Amino acid sequence: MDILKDYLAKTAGGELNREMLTFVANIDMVARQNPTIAKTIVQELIDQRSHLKLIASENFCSLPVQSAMGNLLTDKYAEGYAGNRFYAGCDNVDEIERIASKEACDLFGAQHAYVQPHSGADANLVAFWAILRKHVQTPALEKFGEKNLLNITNEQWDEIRAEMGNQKLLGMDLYSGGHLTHGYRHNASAQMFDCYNYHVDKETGLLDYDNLRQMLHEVKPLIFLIGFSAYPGNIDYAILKQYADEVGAVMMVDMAHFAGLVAGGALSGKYNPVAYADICTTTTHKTLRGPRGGMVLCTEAYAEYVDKGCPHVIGGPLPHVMAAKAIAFKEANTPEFKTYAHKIIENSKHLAASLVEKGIGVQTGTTENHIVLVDVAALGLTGRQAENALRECGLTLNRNTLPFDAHGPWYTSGLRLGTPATTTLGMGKEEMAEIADIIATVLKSVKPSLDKKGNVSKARYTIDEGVKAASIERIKGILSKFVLYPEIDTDFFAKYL
Ligand code: DSN
Repeated sequence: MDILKDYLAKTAGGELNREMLTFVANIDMVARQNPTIAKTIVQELIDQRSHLKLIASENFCSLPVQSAMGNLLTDKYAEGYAGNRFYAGCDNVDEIERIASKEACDLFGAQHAYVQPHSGADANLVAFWAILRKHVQTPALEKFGEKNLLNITNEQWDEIRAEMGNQKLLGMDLYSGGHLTHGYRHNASAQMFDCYNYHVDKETGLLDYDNLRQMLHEVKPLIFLIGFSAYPGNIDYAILKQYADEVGAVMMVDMAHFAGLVAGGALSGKYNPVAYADICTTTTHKTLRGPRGGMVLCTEAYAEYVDKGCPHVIGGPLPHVMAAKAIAFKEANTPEFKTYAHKIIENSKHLAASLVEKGIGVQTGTTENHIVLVDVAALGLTGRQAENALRECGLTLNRNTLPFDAHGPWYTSGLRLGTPATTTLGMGKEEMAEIADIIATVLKSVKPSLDKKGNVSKARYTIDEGVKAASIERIKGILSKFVLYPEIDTDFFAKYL
């Protein structure tokens, strides 16, 4: 088996397809070492190509982003930050980190960017510790007349630790669309802080600003954390910053989900958190369409604390991923990306409206961002049943809790749909209507089964086989017009798989 040689022989004399050649060369190299791993890479492309991706937190990054990620840069340790490393030989990584940070600042209009976090959860930890150090540890050290933690006594250290561990964080409840890292009890954030949660309004499914203001005044948190992974509304950061200032809270926004919408100007003015927050955190792989990773943006006042992500929380940065971030930020700073960001919202609004038209319950009846929350409990299903049934029919999406969900986070009452990936593929209004029709048809044909004890199961179900077969064909039809990475011919690999 010589994949590269076979490809070169097959294409000799033809037009050069650089993307395919690069992909083949990479797969060839991996296959020589471990054919099974090579197979899974090709198979993942085939899978992602043959299922419609509606996972709101996923996307398809560009091939240049992928190439920047897959190389020798991974071999370099570069703890510290650009120009201040704990290792020798970091000149190139310094350059990469400086470029990525500058691209990020240019893109978001941020005062400072820290591009090292490996994920959104890491970025949140970096931000938490930066805030704690600036507002608790540094003043405590000053009180002891010291600058260096290593010079204080054990008793003084205990005092600082106790104070650091007793700070209040006010974040959005997981069931209302908040994230695990915003103070959910099963996450370290809930152990680091004295956590309080705000909820969406039961009637509207949206944030109640008066209630938020009241909670801020009652709790007086050190950190007022805004941001979500399942919320279909807009958030007015201008007014929330005023409320945060009234109680002296640090306003932190986790914009992991919607950073691409901010970058592309689809969320602007009062809806742009970077213009108001003290610190914003994000992932780089969702709507932003970059490599899997995280980032912190902040005002100058927090820069020196944020830059100490290592040693506080993370170890060595991933230079290859920082390189890919630099590529992605530049891609996002283009008119094409602006169009893309606006189109994501347009598509999700069409998707929501088409679902409602088909009699499927959508939280708030619409959406203002890339997320559509579907209520499947109204159809007698759990999110788990709906998620699995739709996957069988060719759609990949995830179940999600709805506000005040009676089924809990494992089974859930809802589905979370998102349009970043389908929009990247070029889909529009027509496809959204078709997708909504497929989803509605499938969901209406799914029935819960009985479990072994004769109770209605929350996991098992039956599906109409005719509906299933027809849906698979319809999804195939859509995807045949919007091919993922069309430069890459997966058929070529058939004989090696
Ligand atoms: N897992 C991400 C999401 O799907 O929203 C957030 O961590």
